[in-house]
Formats: sequence, C-alpha cells, structure tokens
Amino acid sequence: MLAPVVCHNQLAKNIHDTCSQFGAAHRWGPGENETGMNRLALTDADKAVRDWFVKEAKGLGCEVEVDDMGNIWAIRGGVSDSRPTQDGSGKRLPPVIMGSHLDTQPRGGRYDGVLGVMAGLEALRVLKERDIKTWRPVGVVCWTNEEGARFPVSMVSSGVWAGEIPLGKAHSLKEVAGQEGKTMMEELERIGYLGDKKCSYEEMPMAAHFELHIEQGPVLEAKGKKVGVVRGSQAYKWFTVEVVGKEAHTGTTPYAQRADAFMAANSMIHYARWTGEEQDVLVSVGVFQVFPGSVNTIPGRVKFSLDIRSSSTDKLAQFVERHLRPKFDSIAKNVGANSQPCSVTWQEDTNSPAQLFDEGCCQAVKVSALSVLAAECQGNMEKAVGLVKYNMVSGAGHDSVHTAKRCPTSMIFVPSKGGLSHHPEEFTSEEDCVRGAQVLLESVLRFDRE
Ligand code: HGY
Ligand code: MN
Ligand code: MN
Ligand code: MN
Repeated sequence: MLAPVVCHNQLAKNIHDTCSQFGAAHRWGPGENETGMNRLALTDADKAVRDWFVKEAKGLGCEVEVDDMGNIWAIRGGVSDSRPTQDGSGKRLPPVIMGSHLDTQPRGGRYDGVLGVMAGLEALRVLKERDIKTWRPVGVVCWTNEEGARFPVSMVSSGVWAGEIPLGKAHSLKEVAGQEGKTMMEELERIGYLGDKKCSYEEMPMAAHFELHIEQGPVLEAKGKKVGVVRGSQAYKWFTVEVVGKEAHTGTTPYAQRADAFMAANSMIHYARWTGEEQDVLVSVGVFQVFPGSVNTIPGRVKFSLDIRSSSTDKLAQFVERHLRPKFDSIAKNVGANSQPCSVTWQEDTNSPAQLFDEGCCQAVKVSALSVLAAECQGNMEKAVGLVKYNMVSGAGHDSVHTAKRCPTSMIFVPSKGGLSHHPEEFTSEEDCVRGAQVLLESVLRFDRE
C-alpha cells in the first residue's frame, strides 16, 4: 500500500461533527431516525460548514481560494512548485483534486457529498502529519449546489467550471418553486462566498479529479462488494412543466366547461410514469405546485418538475421528444381530463448526458482498491479481488460528470445500507467510509507518481 493509513476516528469525527453541527437533526417525526440533514446550498448552515472547512484546511497549511461560484479550493503545494515546469511556463502544475459537495437534500442523509470532502481533508492531514511530499499540488474542492435541491440546476458549479453552464445563468438561478426566490448571486454575496477567482477550467485547471461518494444504490451491498470503481454516470434531464387551464368554481362548473390544469397534469404524469417503465427510463416528479391552491377553485395553473434518467443519452432524448412532448400536447388539448383546452410549456433546467470517466484514473482507483483490500485481507489477493466491483455506472449525477469533460476523472463508491440515499436514514459504516478514504488517498498518490 502506497499511502499511510487514514485515521479512522478523525474521519468519523469530522463526518459526525459536520453533520451534527451544521444543518442537522431537524426532527420531522417521533422516531430517532426521523432526523436528517437540511443543509441546502448557500444557507446559513452551508455557510457554517464552509467556514469550518476553510478553518480546518488553513490549519493544515493549505492555500484556500474561493471562486465566483463559491467553490472552495484548498490546495497543498507540491515539490514541482519550486521547479520551473517542463514547458518553461513557470506556472505551477495543476493540482490533483479530491472533490465533492457539502450541500444536501431538504431531508438528506449524513454522507452524500460530505464524505468525499471530509475524506479529502483527512487525506491532506495524513500527508501533512507524515510530511509526505507530492510532486504535484494536491487539494480538495467543495462544489457549490451539487444537489440542485435549492437552485434547480444540479452540479451547477462544476458545470460552470467545465464551461458547460454560463456563469451569468448560474448566478441568476432563482430558488426552486415555493421558496423566496433569492438568486444564487444574492446568496453567494450574503454568505460571503462570492470569490474573485474565475470559476473555469482554464483559470483553475486540475490534473485530475477523484471523488469518493456513497453509491446511493443497492449494488455493492447486494453483491457483497466493499469498493466500486466507477466508469461513468447515466444521462439525466430535469424539466419544469407548466400547465395552464382556467380557474372556475368547483360547485358550479360542469365537466364540459372545465379546463382543469391539475387533472391535465395528472394525466401527463401518469402517462410519463408508465411509459417510462415500458421504455426503461426512470421518471420522477419531486416538486408539484397547484395554483391558486384553494379547495373550491378549479386549478388554473400547475407547475411540476420532471427528473428523467436513462443509461443512454439518445434514448432519453427520444423518450422526451417522441413520447412525452406530443402526448402532453394532446392531453392539454382536452384529450381525457378536460373538455376545454389547456396549454403546456416546458423549461429545461438540467441536462446531463451520460458520461464516461478516464481509463487511467479508473485504473488508479482499481489498483488502489486492490492494494487497500489486499492489506486488509492479509495479502490474500483472491479475496481482495472479489471485494471490488469494477466498471460501475452511477445512477446519480455527481460533479465528476462535469470535471470528466475537462480533466481525467474517476469515482470511488462505498456501500449504502439498503441502497438508501436522499433520506434521513442514509447510512454507510465508519469502516466503509475509512476504506473509501484510504482508496481515495492511494489513487491520488498513484496518479501523482505516474
Ligand atoms: O440528482 C442527482 O443524481 C444528484 O444527487 N445531484
Ligand atoms: Mn452527492
Ligand atoms: Mn445527492
Ligand atoms: Mn364563493
């Protein structure tokens, strides 16, 4: 094993501390398990954990920079900093980065995103305490608003970094339906994380991006695997669909005269869900608004989110264009639910094509996972090989999806209990967390030594 062992209880403590101190434990129900994480992007809870992270990183001697999307870059210098780079540019070599996110879902779990950031911090601590010199600079980046739970474009900051999303569009993003409508820019300024560094791969290049993340699905646990080497992620799109009908009195308006926006939307969603299953496309509605929202007024307007996912980018696009859009139009025009026509409009919020990760980085993760597991299995390579799941494709989106467009990238998965995530009972054992952190550090050192 290349890397010194990551300290078990320090990592466990950091995860516990950041979860118990910053945006945690909102009790929603009677049971102990009804607590969860509520650390939405750019809220006070997010600010608090960011401030904690910056203090910790500075305490480890890192240079800490914030860019104009609020991403926090904590960098530990490398030997090459003091040498003129090969191309004579005199510029420092781009850092090898361990990245993930600190923001959560409204009732999120304790590991989604924060594990990758805490493990990165722990890796930097180990390098410092053992005085291990890396050739390249090595660092951790905390990406802003990965979840998209507050501002409706997920992975937005890594998307700006990769040049996929214009900065202006990201800054002007308003909170999702039902919140106060603040923009990202306003909230970045309010919490003091509107940095002056330009968030772009040209200004802030990375040599590589490794992300440790919980699997958030059932595969590793079901197959008895301890580490997943992630080869890529599936495609997904988010839309906001608006249906406009006509408000009217519920007691006096015959069906023949109704343009009921809710009933039209209901038929659309029902169609999308069942056709999705036929076409092996995942369809979910997480946000649903009815206007004016009165018991005795027929809804004149409805807005709902569509989260659509498929292993194939083309299949997802065809599903939307050939199935959903025409069917939604015909439903709106009064097929089924109404006798009077409604109108339907679509707004595309997130568009994330299926993305493959870098072969070299995946190899570094694979060899590192085997090295860590072989040490655990007292050198029994056969056993170690059986504990790794190779070539996993992530069902969830991650910032690595965007970084992979601009630098070598790979991800490391550790098991999720019951495959559950985006839920207060999301759980990954300390042992699995530490093992993942160890593989992360090994992967970075292997890449650095290439
Ligand atoms: O939506 C996702 O897959 C991720 O949690 N942002
Ligand atoms: Mn995540
Ligand atoms: Mn998530
Ligand atoms: Mn009345």
